[in-house]
Order: sequence, then structure tokens, then C-alpha cells
Amino acid sequence: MFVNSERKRLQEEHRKKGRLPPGQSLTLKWPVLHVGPVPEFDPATWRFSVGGLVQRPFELAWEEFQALPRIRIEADFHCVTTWSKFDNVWEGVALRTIVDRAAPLEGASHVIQHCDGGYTTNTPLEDLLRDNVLLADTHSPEPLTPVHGGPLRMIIPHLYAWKSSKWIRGLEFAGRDRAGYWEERGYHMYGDPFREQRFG
Ligand SMILES: Nc1nc2c(c(=O)[nH]1)N[C@H]1C(S)=C(S)[C@@H](COP(=O)(O)O)O[C@H]1N2
Ligand SMILES: [Mo]
Repeated sequence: MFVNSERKRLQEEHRKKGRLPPGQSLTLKWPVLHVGPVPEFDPATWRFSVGGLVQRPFELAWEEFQALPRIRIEADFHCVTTWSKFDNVWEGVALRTIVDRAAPLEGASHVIQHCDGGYTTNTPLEDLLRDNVLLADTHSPEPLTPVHGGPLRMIIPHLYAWKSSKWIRGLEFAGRDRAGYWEERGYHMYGDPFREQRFG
């Protein structure tokens, strides 16, 4: 474990290099942040549903999800409450795999993430097609723990972490942008940490 002075030295170095977004500080721990209780996971009844403006809506059981092709990425994680956690290694299924299978209709422009417990968040469809956006079930290299979103969470490294839903259960393709849980409460509709898009 680094002492605090070492953390601060790293923090200023990364700020200068442009890796740490403005107004953020580096954390060497992994804070837990969410609204509501941590849901129970039952692999027998868990389903992942994809629908809305797509040619092929579908539903996957846990075993079926596990059989999809997998990727591994390394990325930083920026929470709007001002902490950033660097060098996370995530494994799971690329969003592109899910999007290709669903085949969005011409008019689909945005995607709403739906979670166990009712949390939602919105993103432009094109943001989900980046190479490092995934549905992650593994972190460095352990199965994702329930408090951090296990069994499955979204990871969108280039947006604030409230766009990376924990306990994700489905995607809704939509023809226009629609505010999710935090966006309805004043957070930015897009949420780019490097442009400090904290509030709308
Ligand atoms: N379902 C759900 N996902 C969520 C949240 C939430 O309240 N519910 N909070 C978001 C916020 S604000 C952050 S910073 C990250 C925190 O992830 P962590 O607890 O693994 O650090 O989860 C995001 N995903
Ligand atoms: Mo957050």
C-alpha cells in the first residue's frame, strides 16, 4: 500500500499528463457507491433482456450469457463524486456483440440500461460500440462481487461511473434520449469526465 504522500505524487503526475480528469482525485481503494439494496443473484432465474428498436429482441439466461465470446480490457474509472480508480482489468462480453445480435433499427439512437432494483441510465448507441465498452462479470481477475455489481455490470470507461450500471438486466434501444435515475435528478445526459459534465 502506498502512503498518502505517494498517492498525492502520483495524482499530480497523472493530472499533468492528462490521465486524471479535472476535479478528480486518485483513490487506491475501491469505494462502493449505489442507491438501494444489493440484489440477490439466482443463476436459475436471472435473465438479460434486449428490446425496443431492434430487429431481433432476445433474452439470455446466465448460462447462455456465459457462452458468449469474451474480451478483457484495462481502464480507469471516474466517479462524479470526485474519486478516480486507475488500472482496472475487466472481463466480460463486448457491447458490440450484444448490439450486433440485436440488430438495431434505423431509428435507434440511444440505449437505456435497466437494472435489478429499477436503476436506469442512458447513453447514445454509438458510445456502446467502442472497443472497450463491455458487460463485465470479472474484475482483476476475480468474479465481480455483489457490492460492485455482481453478477454483471456495464463498463463504459470514457463516461462518469454512474453510466456503468451495476446488476444490469437489460438494454432498451430507443429513438431519442431519455433521462435515467441520476439524469432525472440533475446529472448530465452524457457525462464526459474530461469535460466535467457533472450536471445538466
Ligand atoms: N444499479 C446501479 N448501478 C450503479 C449505481 C446505482 O446506484 N445503481 N451507482 C453508480 C455510481 S454513481 C457509481 S460511482 C458506480 C460505483 O461503482 P462501485 O460501487 O463498483 O465503485 O456505480 C454506478 N452504477
Ligand atoms: Mo458515482
